[in-house]
Amino acid sequence: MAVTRTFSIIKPDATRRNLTGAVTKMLEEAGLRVVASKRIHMTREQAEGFYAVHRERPFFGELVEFMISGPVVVQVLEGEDAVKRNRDIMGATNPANAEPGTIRKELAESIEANSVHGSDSEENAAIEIAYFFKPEEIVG
Ligand code: IDP
Repeated sequence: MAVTRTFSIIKPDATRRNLTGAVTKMLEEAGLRVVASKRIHMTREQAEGFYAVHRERPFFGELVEFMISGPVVVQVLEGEDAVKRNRDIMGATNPANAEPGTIRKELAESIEANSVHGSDSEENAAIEIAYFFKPEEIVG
C-alpha cells in the first residue's frame, strides 16, 4: 500500500474543549503522521470556499458559522492509504452512528460539531491541502 497524504481539520468544538492533543493522539495511533499543522481562525470567506461543494445543502449556513466560531487546527497527515485510514479513525459523520473507538464516537458532540474533518478522496485531499498549505510548510 502506498504512502499518501490527506487533509484534516480539528474543528472548533474540539479546540474549545482542549482536545487538540487527544485527537492528534488518536490519529497517530491509527498510523498517521502529522507532517504539517497550524492553528488558525478561519475567515468566513475561507470557510465558504472550503465548503463550496455543500453550498446547496440546508445546513451550509450553520456549518460555516460553526467553522468560524473558534480556532481550528488544519493538518496534513501522511501514512499508508491515508485518506481511508483517516476516514476509518474519524468514524461516521453523525457520532451517534460512529463505531466505538473512533474520534467522533469518543469525542464529538453532534452531527455538526463532530470534531474532525477528513478528505473523502485523494483528489480532494490534494485540493484541500493546497487550500491551506504552501508546499514548503509540509515536512515529511
Ligand atoms: P463528513 O465530514 O463525514 O465527510 P459531509 O456529509 O461531507 O460529512 O458533511 C460535512 C460536514 O457538514 C460534517 O462533517 C458536519 O460537520 C456537517 N454536517 C453534515 N450533515 C449535517 C447535518 O445534517 N446537519 C448539520 N451539519 C451537518
